[in-house]
This record gives sequence, structure tokens and C-alpha cells, in this order.
Amino acid sequence: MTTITLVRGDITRVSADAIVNAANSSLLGGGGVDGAIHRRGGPAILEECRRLRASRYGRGLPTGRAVATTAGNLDARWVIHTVGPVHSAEEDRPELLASCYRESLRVADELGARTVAFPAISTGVYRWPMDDAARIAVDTVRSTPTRVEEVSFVLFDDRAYDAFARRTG
Ligand code: AR6
Repeated sequence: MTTITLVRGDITRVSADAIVNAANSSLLGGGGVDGAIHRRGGPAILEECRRLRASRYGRGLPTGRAVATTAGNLDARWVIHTVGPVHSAEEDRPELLASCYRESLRVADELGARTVAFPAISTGVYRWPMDDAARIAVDTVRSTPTRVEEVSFVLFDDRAYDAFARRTG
């Protein structure tokens, strides 16, 4: 059984075996959580991301996939970078958002991580509606077989926290 906990705050301040980053396919940083993780985690994370680009992801990390690097100065062993889908009126791809959570847990299992912290992937710059994102996140974590013992969702504001609390409460 995986325990789900909700935390309100900044994911770069939490302690976990693995911290998940809502990255983009370039793996070279950005705003939001991505910017915060690289700022606080330091240059070692970006160096490893650059190596991954050169060796395995020349065309970028596809949406819905996940890959791990060092966590640099963060209080974690690994950062797992995943690329959420952009939400748009013409097309929403819930299976791609679910895939981010599933793939991140798969990578966490490969690493042997027992505690994993997730942000609310795709709910910022990528504009996924919060309630729907919370439903997909919680349902996917609950239905994915994993050896991860504790998943925490680290929610940056009340809107995100309340949406996740409605799904888990
Ligand atoms: N800790 C926890 N949650 C945070 C933090 C933080 N430090 N900072 C923001 N959030 P976003 P996306 C919340 O935009 O939508 C980047 O530029 C935020 O309030 O970080 O997946 C990447 O490089 C929101 O609820 O990620 C990509 O280009 C959630 O984290 C793109 O943004 C996700 O917001 C990815 O967009």
C-alpha cells in the first residue's frame, strides 16, 4: 500500500528520496517548479540533464515520460524529470498526464526510492484545470502498482491544496 500525503508549500524544501520536476522536453530548465528546482538544486542537475540530452534524448524527452538525475543540493537523492501535456481547448490528453505519474513511479521503483514528492504537474504554465489534474494525479497513484511507500503531493497554493484534498479526503 502506498500512503498519500498532502503538503502545502515549496517542493524544493521537502525531504524525499525522489522529487519530481514538472519539466519540459528540452530538459534544460524553465519557470515554475522547474526553475525553482534548478535554482535551489544547483548546476549539477542541469549538467546531468545536458548529458541526457546528448546521449539519449537528442529530440527531447517525450511528453508523459520520466528520467532521473542527481538532486544536487536538494534534500533528496534524485530528481525525476517528467514532461506534462499542455492543456488546450482543442485537445486534452488525460492519459499523457496519467503517464507522467505512472512513469515517474516506474523510474522511482528502478532507483529503489521509497518516498516520492510530486508537484501538481501541468497545472501552471501548461494550464491543466486543477480539479481534473488532481483527479488524474490521485487516481493514477492509487492504481499504479509500486514499491514506493509514501507519495506526497506538494501543493503550492490553497487552490491546489484544496483540489487535492477533495480527491483524497
Ligand atoms: N513547489 C511546488 N509547486 C510549485 C512550485 C514549487 N516551488 N512552483 C510552482 N509550483 P509549472 P507545468 C506549482 O508551471 O504547468 C516550466 O517552465 C504551480 O503553482 O511549474 O507542468 C517548465 O520548464 C502549479 O500548480 O509546471 C515547462 O516549460 C504546478 O506547480 C512548464 O513550466 C505546476 O506549474 C511546465 O508547466
